[in-house]
Amino acid sequence: MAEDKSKRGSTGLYAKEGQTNNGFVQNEDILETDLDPSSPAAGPQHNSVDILGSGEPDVKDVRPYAGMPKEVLFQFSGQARYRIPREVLFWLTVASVLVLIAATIAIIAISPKCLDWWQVGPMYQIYPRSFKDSNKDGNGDLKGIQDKLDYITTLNIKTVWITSFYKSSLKDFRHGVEDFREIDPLFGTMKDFENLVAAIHDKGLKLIIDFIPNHTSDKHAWFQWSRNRTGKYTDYYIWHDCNYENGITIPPNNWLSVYGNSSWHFDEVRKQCYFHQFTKEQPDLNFRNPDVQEEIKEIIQFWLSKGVDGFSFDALQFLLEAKHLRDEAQVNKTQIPDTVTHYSQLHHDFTITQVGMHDIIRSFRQTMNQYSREPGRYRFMGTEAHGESITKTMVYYGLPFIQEADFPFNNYLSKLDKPSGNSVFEVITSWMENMPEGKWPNWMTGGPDNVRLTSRLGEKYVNIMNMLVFTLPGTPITYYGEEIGMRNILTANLNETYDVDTLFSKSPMQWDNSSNAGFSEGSHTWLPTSSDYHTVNVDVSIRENFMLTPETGNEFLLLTTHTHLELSKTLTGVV
Ligand SMILES: [Ca+2]
Ligand SMILES: [Ca+2]
Repeated sequence: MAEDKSKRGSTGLYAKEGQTNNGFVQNEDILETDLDPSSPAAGPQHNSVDILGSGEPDVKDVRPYAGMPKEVLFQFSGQARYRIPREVLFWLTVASVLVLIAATIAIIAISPKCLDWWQVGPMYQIYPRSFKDSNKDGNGDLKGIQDKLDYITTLNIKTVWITSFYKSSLKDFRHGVEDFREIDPLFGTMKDFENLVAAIHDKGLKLIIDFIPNHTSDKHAWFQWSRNRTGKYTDYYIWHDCNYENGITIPPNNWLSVYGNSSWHFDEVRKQCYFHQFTKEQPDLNFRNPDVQEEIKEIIQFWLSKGVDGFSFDALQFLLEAKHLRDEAQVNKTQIPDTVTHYSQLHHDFTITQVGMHDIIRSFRQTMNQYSREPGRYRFMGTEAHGESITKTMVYYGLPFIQEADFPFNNYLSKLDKPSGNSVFEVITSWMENMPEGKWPNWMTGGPDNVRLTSRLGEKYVNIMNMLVFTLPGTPITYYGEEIGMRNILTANLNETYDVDTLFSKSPMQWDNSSNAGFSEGSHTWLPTSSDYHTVNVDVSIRENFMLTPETGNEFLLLTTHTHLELSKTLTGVV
């Protein structure tokens, strides 16, 4: 007890210059040399402190306690037995934090990304004039598509892709656009479009639309202003001097249109030739003019503002042509130049995939990105560059640090005309091996310009091919009617002045075995319905419980969609 009291007296209270205090004394007389417990000189009294300020060292042990003056505490804190554990703990904490940060970064880096909406489910391409007629005029329309959204959801489709519906003279049914901001009256009104977008989104679906920026119709207001040299529109198209005598045009060079013959046409109003990659009713826009590029961006913004979830940009390889206008080389050098009229007879080194083209496409992407910032509102960009080599097609995926398309559409399977394992294998491996790392594949079974599956490969391969695209990694894309095995129609007897070669796979959707296959209640349809519609239609498929079972969901497609997702995860490391 006496020793305890003595200890309390030496540490709890002490006096300085005759005064007692509560210990909060600025004590300058601590014997620093006595504080080191490891000091041999300290011996058993190593914690002694002269706390009396008398010059007489107090040799009693002193231990740190709450309320001790900080100077005294500092003396203790410097002791190895306190300092070393403290430093060890400090560095352990720092190391733990660094390890945690590194682990977090590593987990984020190696974790598979979540799939976006354009990756998680199939796309369903609709040719709107042939899907469903809502007003008995024999032409499919936007309201018709809206009426059939339940069917589309039953198929477990996630994205509806509607091909061109812009105001058009319909020379080739989708390319001659007269106004990129108007719905062609054949398909309905802008209000119909807005209702369709809302209905699509209500059902949890997404909508992508076609856009072909390369050219307009010659009835477009821009062209009318351009041929009259009106203000900024003067250079909206590609004009060049040319000779025109007695109804014969001598073009500036030997360039050919995709449909054959010269790609230059003399305009009587402007007295110059304008360039057209396709028909003469489709003059090419001058994409070297910044005003034209700006117009196109504004059109993209217009439709994105309407709620469209993405675009399929078509015919992009034709955007730019060489400025020098040199002749393109003939495939057959010995052929007489005047007889070279077919597109395939020239090497198109100066009229497709010119330097700067991808820069323009990437600027489209940047415009779309402005609308992708809201969560869940990512805007999809697909590109169609049919006829390009696989290497050139892959460039549309962009570069490692420059974003371009989410994917170029892969129509190689929809051109396959031999149902052999080797040819299928070659098509698949060609895409997968050429695709840049980390990109997302896609597979199409058909399209408006392709021979239908049944007519191409035979009826028995339809379901196999449909299942194949669902089991491959990537986004499956199908074309209306392919899910029930519709076939090409014969269009030779059409009495209208259509390009019959473009119509064989665009016959009216076969819904049931009623008149006009349930496509239209009108007295006629714009194209004849396929003669097999009594046995090949959506109704039969549902009743046969093979393709469609509305009560239980579409077992076939649900199964394959599930398989598709699982395989996608496995093969691409994405979940
Ligand atoms: Ca109609
Ligand atoms: Ca062009």
